[in-house]
Amino acid sequence: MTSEALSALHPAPGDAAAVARHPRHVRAYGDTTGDGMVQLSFTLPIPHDARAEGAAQMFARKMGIDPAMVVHAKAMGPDFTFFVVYGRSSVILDLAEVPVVEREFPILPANEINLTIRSILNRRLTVIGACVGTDAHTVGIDAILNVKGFAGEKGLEYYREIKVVNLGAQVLVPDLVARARAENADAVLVSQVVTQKDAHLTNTRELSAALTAAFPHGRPLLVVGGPRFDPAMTAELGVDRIFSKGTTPGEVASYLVHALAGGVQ
Ligand code: B12
Repeated sequence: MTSEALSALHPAPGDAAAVARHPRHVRAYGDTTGDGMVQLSFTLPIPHDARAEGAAQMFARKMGIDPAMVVHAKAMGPDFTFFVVYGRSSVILDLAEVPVVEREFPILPANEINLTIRSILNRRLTVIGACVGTDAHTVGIDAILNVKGFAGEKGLEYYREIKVVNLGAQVLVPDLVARARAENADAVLVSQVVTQKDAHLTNTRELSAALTAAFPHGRPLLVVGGPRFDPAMTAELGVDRIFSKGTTPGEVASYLVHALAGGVQ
């Protein structure tokens, strides 16, 4: 947690305005501060009738929502019903207990990134990107790699000292590994957007194992990204860094030089 965030959680004693602005313990906000009101949506595998609405209410109550009001119910075909429930959650969060993965490197300007790569490698840094498995969602990896970039930042192709090989969608793990070897890649960047049946986790583990086996003297840096990854899962998935939603190309380029300079063991 940054020192700014910490001091927001622990305002100076007597600073009543700051305490009111940044309370340490919070409840959900619906109509009025601290009322605990939440809205959630879910689908149950039952036809839409009066019993289904009762079941949805009971389901929400068992999740700790009380009172629970079914404010919307709609049949999704003959055998399923979609619900929206509005109600009160008694959960109180202590913000001091929230785990946060802090960025462990500074964001550098493009010229500094180029200079660092040149001075450490004395050649261009080769990056291979792909969406692996059946995943065809290329917008995220393109946002990071393509020169047009994302959120006003240019992608890695813009950096003079980075060579980008973008393999696109639905790349098989063996093909990606073979290309990483052929290109003598410094970093492999993989996007996984589909999370059905934990496909993103399975594919990432498979890639990590295959890359490690193919590079017995040390594999390239392995970076994965996608909106539903948990950045805290690096060790579990056998990767060096995980980027989640809202990542910008500058963050990724800065991470790559940080790792290159020895920031990743
Ligand atoms: C566009 C889209 C599509 C397009 C994709 C076109 C393309 N060329 O990419 C098309 C129409 C093809 C499509 C198809 C499908 N889609 Co779709 N799609 C979307 C949608 C609407 C937007 C995704 C997107 O482009 N986001 C914008 C980018 C910029 O964001 P991002 O991917 O998160 O990337 C950022 C970060 O995550 C990060 N990042 C991402 N990757 C990487 C990689 C690295 C290395 C790094 C560092 C960072 C990084 O950086 C990026 C910039 O910040 C989402 C819903 C949504 N609103 O998110 C559904 C969604 C992803 N799709 C979904 C589904 C289910 C499908 C289909 C299965 C539908 C179907 N039944 O056919 C198919 C699957 C196709 C396949 N084989 O993969 C689901 C996935 C659900 C799940 N739990 O897995 C979603 C969430 C919709 C939903 N709510 O149900 N889809």
